[in-house]
Amino acid sequence: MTEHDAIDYAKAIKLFPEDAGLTCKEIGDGNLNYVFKIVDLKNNQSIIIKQAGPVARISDEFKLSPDRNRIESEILGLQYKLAPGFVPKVYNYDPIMNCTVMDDLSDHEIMRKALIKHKKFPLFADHISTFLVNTLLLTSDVVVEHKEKKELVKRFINPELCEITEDLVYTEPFYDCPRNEVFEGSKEFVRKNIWNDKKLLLESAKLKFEFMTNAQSLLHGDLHTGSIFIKRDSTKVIDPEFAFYGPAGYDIGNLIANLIFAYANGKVTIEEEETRDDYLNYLITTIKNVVNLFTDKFNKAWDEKATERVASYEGFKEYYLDTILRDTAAVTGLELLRRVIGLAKVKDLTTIEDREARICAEKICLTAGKTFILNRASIKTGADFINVIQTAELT
Ligand code: SR1
Ligand code: MG
Repeated sequence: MTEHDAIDYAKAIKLFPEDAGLTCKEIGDGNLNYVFKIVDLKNNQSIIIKQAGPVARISDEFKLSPDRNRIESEILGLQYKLAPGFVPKVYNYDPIMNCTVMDDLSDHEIMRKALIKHKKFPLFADHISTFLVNTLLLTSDVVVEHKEKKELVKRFINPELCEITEDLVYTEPFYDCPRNEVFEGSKEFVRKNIWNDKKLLLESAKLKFEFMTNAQSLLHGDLHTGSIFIKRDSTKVIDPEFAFYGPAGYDIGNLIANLIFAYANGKVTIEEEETRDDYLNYLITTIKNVVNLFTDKFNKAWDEKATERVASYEGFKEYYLDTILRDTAAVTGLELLRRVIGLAKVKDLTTIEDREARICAEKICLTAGKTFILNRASIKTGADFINVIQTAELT
């Protein structure tokens, strides 16, 4: 749709009064879709219409079924029930136009943009850990009746978007793929420490197969800080079009890696020492709290909500949570590597203007990323995660 079409569409679905004074602006800045903000100038009421086209916005090399818009609208509906208050409300899904109408969250900011401005959100770890536990544990076989869960697996099968992740996260960053975009100052480091490390390649292969075969929980599938709208007292998760049944640690690891990008940015761009220390401490505390609060809330929710008989066997909960934390560490590492090496970048790194500062930030991410993957079996607590970051800073 053009902006003009989007106004006609908003009138046709009758979400505004007949005499509304509608305006529209296309505000999407993601890699895949078009996002129209419609405002009624008479009363400032607004909505968002998100439309999926047959190719990715970033490049028509990616041919994608617009069915991703159905997946997004359905999972938003499900998450709205599982994690109330943490996702926008959906008003309409249209399978012909491949668009979803939802709440406008313009009173919030995209978290990545806010973090690049070095803003702090003290409630975030509490909010997001609830979202993670509710959406991941409550969609798993631990809680959902198994035939019902298999229906969900079917409903959220998402082969094309999973293929993007399989390629961009699990495959291309591990060799000199023509589609990669490595910053020239980091290329030698990548060649020596990533592409030439056979042990790391083997671990990446194991993890790729785990991603493709472990239908554990209904994931958001792309939970980076660009998929989160935030303000001081509110966190809203958007953009779940990569949703599918996969390893629960994928969402948690994705999120933690993106907090580490913010950390690397703050470390090399904030000049004043006290301001820098304060901001980095905030991020360290947030990362630590995300892991520890996830663990606490997961244990509590398991005790209250598990329906599967064997879930109560002694030691099983601990074993299960251990595998999620191991996968979390691994995905933290994979996301750290792929955003430095691969095609899809993060502004936390690309907006660092000073060459040496960017190389320094990228090296922290690459060094930590590798450690998270190789040592994933022993990274379990918030303190373990922080230890990897702080050790990477020193090398
Ligand atoms: C072609 S899509 C590139 C990236 O953008 C999305 O947000 C996902 O992170 C994907 O890997
Ligand atoms: Mg997205």
